[in-house]
Amino acid sequence: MPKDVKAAKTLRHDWTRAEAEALYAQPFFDLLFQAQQVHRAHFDANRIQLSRLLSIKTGGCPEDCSYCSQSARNGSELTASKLMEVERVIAEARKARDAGATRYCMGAAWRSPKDRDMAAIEAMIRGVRGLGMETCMTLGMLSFDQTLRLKDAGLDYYNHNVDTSESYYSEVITTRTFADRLETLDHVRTAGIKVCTGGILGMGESELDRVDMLVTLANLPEHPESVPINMLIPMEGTPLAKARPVDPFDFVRVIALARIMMPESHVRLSAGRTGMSDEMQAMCFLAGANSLFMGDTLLTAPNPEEDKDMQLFARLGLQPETVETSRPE
Ligand code: SAM
Ligand code: DTB
Ligand code: SF4
Repeated sequence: MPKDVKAAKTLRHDWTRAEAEALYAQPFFDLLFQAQQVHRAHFDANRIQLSRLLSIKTGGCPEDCSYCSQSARNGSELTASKLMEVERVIAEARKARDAGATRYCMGAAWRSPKDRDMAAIEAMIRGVRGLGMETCMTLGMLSFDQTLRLKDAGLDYYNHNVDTSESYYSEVITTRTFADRLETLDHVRTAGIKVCTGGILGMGESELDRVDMLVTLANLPEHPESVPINMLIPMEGTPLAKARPVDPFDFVRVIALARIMMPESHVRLSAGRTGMSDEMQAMCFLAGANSLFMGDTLLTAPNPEEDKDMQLFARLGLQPETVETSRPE
């Protein structure tokens, strides 16, 4: 095995900011080449993991995340809903499975789940798992006890984004801290649930903030299995509605850096694909992104239509990943 490929096989948790910055600042094509080498040493570069999102409880959230349409403190016109019924969630998941999704991600606009909601959440996890899909939930902060209940119900992944660097965090959210986020991630890891955590680009943060965010993720005791990189969708009524768009090449650089620093993680090209050309998305795949959300809606914002994605995959020769499942129904 060539030396550089062998080196790429070692997982590291001691990245310094200077090292990460130096990788990030390389000429664009050197960075992309390195990312592609690392990618190929760990993954089939022609496969992509497909997840589907569902908002099981929309809007009315007490947190003040300045990017989010679901915060009650932001001026978006979204009406708050109650927690969806378990049967409806399972019916939606079945449709997603039949359209090729292998993981079903359920999101709630909560600061943290109320104990009275836990039984319904557990029933959703059991029901979706019963369809032979992987399950993911994103419900806000968790106590350790709640985390154990989710694990017992069979939850595969928990999504909880750090969103940005530690030093920029309070510019975006004031109702909780970066340390709160890390605490929930620690509960999730300790309980034996797979970790999905990443962030958003385009909230006015610097390039160094983006690098710092990846250093935090890569230096967790274990790398997150899944790293969503979202391009901010500027939502009307939110403080970030008029934020300056990210340079697409800078976005690709962040994907490449995530791939190099966390070689075995799935890096997800998450929110913001409706604003990206096919060529831009292909460049993100080349940089090592190997997962995305399929289906026409994310939580509240639009996403490319399934047909459009399927056409793109066909043109690129990309095949959806499959999971080992026993499909009972
Ligand atoms: N309330 C839970 C929480 O905050 O953890 C779960 C749902 S929350 C909407 C999940 C993630 O979606 C956020 O952490 C953020 O990274 C992402 N997100 C929300 N609004 C977004 C937007 N307008 N553009 C891009 N990403 C967004
Ligand atoms: C993640 O990183 N992105 C997803 C998921 N995790 C929960 C959410 C994107 C939300 C985009 C804005 C919306 O739909 O409201
Ligand atoms: Fe609430 Fe999550 Fe939106 Fe923040 S990102 S306002 S916690 S739904």
